[in-house]
Amino acid sequence: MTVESRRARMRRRQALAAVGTALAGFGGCAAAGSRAGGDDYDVGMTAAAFRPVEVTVGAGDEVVWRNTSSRAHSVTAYEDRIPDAATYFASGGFESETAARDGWADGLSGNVNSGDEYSRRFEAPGTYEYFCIPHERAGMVGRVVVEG
Ligand SMILES: [Cu+2]
Repeated sequence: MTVESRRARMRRRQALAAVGTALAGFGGCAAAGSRAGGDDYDVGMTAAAFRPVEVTVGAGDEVVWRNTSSRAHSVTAYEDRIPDAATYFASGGFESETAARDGWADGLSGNVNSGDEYSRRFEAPGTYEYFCIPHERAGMVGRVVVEG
């Protein structure tokens, strides 16, 4: 990882900590503010939201998600809302959105357990939209913007 991208992640972590502090007033779920041990991640997960909703990275950067809640979540790309040049991504390693949805329905395959992480390196510039399968209807969606 380059120094520059590490700085970017540091800035994002600081922003995340601020969000976590703000969320603490909303009922104290295990949001991004409470992080025992390592905290080297970019996107946290609250009960039904990715925090922050959007991250911007450089081409070649890795984005790390961590389930900072006690609920089960997935990180699942919308197949038709990623750049044409990009390969599909989803926790569980599925190669299509349909496969990811089916895998979840079949037994929570692709689940990122509480405290666990999912990471993915982004190469193709553009906007990537993704969601959490069990909380999609609750609005648990996010966006990764990859700058060229
Ligand atoms: Cu979720």
